[in-house]
Amino acid sequence: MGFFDGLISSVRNAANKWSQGVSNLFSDEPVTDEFWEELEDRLLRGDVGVETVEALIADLKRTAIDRRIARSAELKRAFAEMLVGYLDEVEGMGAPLNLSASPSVIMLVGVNGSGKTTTAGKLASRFLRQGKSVILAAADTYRAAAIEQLKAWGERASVRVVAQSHGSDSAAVVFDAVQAARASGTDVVLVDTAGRLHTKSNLMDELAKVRRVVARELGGDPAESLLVLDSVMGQNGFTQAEAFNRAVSLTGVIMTKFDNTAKGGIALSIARGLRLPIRYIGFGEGLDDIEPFSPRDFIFALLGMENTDDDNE
Ligand SMILES: Nc1nc2c(ncn2[C@@H]2O[C@H](COP(=O)(O)OP(=O)(O)OP(=O)(O)O)[C@@H](O)[C@H]2O)c(=O)[nH]1
Ligand SMILES: [Mg+2]
Repeated sequence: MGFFDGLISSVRNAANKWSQGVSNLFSDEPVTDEFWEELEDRLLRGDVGVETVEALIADLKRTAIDRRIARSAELKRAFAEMLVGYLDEVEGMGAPLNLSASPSVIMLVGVNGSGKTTTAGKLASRFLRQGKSVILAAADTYRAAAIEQLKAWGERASVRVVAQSHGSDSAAVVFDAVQAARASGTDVVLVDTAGRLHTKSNLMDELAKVRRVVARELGGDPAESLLVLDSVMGQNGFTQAEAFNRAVSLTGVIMTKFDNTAKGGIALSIARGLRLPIRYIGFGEGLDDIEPFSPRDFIFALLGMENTDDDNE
């Protein structure tokens, strides 16, 4: 269970749309040129990304020849295993967040509305349940209602929020939060940063500055710099990830809004294209709507397949 309790219906929801696109293509029909063309087309529409699609098709064709596969249905499990393999190849894929430092500072970054504040609340609640003490740092001093929004999440999760006034320097807020964590022996500082367009270099520079201030104060890098990525973004998510990675050296990605997307393929594109590990997946607006990312469970759910060894789907 675990990964699936709340998530399965969300991934399956995305899977249904994917299924119509990709999964249903595997049938009792022979493997023809048309099958390959159609698979390529549907994967591209599912936001898997051109290079990944090309590699996938080439790998799968080889498997079809090696195993003398006649019907495309016989390729489906190999296809699923290949996708899992592509994700597992990336170091840290699905790994728990690094909470070894004290305090462990976790920066959440991303474009406007991707789900950073919500994710901060969800993670705070999770860490608390794992017996960790947590401080939320209201580093979004830019948007008027942002501080109140984080405070509401703090209340919901029963976690302290360190904030200054609207318009103050966000690096100073993080500095404060780290000091407060040290003074109180708090394990984790979750930093909710302001949403910003990845194409605005001044805003990206500001984010890099926040990170530098944290690093100077800690005497080393923050424990994690995570991109909070709206899965609905599809391929645009890839461009965002690239830009944020340049600015703050990401240690991973949290995919949100999986309950709303038909674009599960973006996970593959990010993994293979950027070698960035996906760490968590969010699938709703509630406190508990987040789970650690599991490549195998994710792919099998996405393809609407049972994740068991004796399954011959
Ligand atoms: N359905 C769904 N909605 C989500 C999820 N995560 C966040 N949201 C919603 O998305 C909207 C934006 O979420 P926020 O957490 O405020 O996003 P943000 O990145 O902090 O936004 P800015 O601070 O403005 O950049 C809110 O309405 C959230 O309830 C999710 O996993 N699923
Ligand atoms: Mg926010």
